[in-house]
Amino acid sequence: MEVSPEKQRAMLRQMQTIRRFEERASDDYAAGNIYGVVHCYIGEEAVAVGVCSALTVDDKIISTHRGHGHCIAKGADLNRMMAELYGRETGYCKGKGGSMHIADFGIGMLGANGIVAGGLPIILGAGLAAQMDGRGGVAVCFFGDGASNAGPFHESINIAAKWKLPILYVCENNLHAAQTPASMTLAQPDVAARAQGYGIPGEIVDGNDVFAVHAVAAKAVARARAGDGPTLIECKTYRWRAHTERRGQVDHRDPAELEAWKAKDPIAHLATRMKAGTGGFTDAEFATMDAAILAEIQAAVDFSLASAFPEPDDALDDLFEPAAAGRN
Ligand SMILES: Cc1ncc(C[n+]2csc(CCOP(=O)(O)OP(=O)(O)O)c2C)c(N)n1
Repeated sequence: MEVSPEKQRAMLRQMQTIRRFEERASDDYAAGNIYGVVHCYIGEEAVAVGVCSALTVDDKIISTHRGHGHCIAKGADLNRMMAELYGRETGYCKGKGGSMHIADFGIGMLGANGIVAGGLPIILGAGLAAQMDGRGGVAVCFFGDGASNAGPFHESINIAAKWKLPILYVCENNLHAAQTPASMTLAQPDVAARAQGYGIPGEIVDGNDVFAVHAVAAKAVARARAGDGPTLIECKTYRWRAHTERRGQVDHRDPAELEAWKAKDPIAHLATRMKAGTGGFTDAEFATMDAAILAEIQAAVDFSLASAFPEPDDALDDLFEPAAAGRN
């Protein structure tokens, strides 16, 4: 699939933004400025960007506990994201949700989700709504290899296949669920092979190659928009950091395995391909772009620091729908 030089630049910029945002978030978490838990996506950037670049702003996505990449790829506001991590009232959830609960309905980002496999039932509602709307919208569910062993995976895909819902199931197989290697839990190493059991296409793609992810996602989006139902896409990838940024977190993974995947850095891989291409991309342009991203992230931190913490008295606000008149 041909990706225009302009779109390649946009993809690279988003991937580098995800990386820089999370590098800063993990540093600030270690410094004690960020609260709750932060799960980094670094290493997996090509999946979120490859998929979301095949969507429109009206298409819906639902994320996981590792959601910063999905938010940024769908167009979320960095200030409001960072402020949410900083626990400030200007954050997406007014500082009360933290990293794992960022949502922005205005851009079709239905939410990150701290419950493993929690997005799989929810996506059915988004897919059904899109089908009933009849305007060709699609809904995308991101989840991990660990989530693919949970009941909601099977329940969701079964009904989506039966009802031909316009859904992309995107498994980010980073070979580990927290500390548990996928080799210990997947009876069949390829999650995509399970698609056969539901009579839908199952695609395996190099999750570190943004063009490859984009091509597979675009094909699945076209299928969904045409009314032909869901596709299960398995992106083989790897996370570079420990499962969470929590202090004292021990990483049980094989350091050689991590190094081998770092050599397949999705961002460096894309930049190298762009430099070899016809779009005139250079190291100097990369450096300029990176400096601009770092400035945006510093601005997001400054915005967060200038924002107030939520008032304790407001803790229960926004949790419940206000009672309608005449109802108790
Ligand atoms: C229902 C549920 N069970 C257990 C947990 C604890 N937990 C948090 S992340 C995680 C592993 C998830 O692995 P995977 O789905 O592969 O996603 P990844 O972290 O690899 O991106 C677990 C078990 C949880 N949050 N929710």
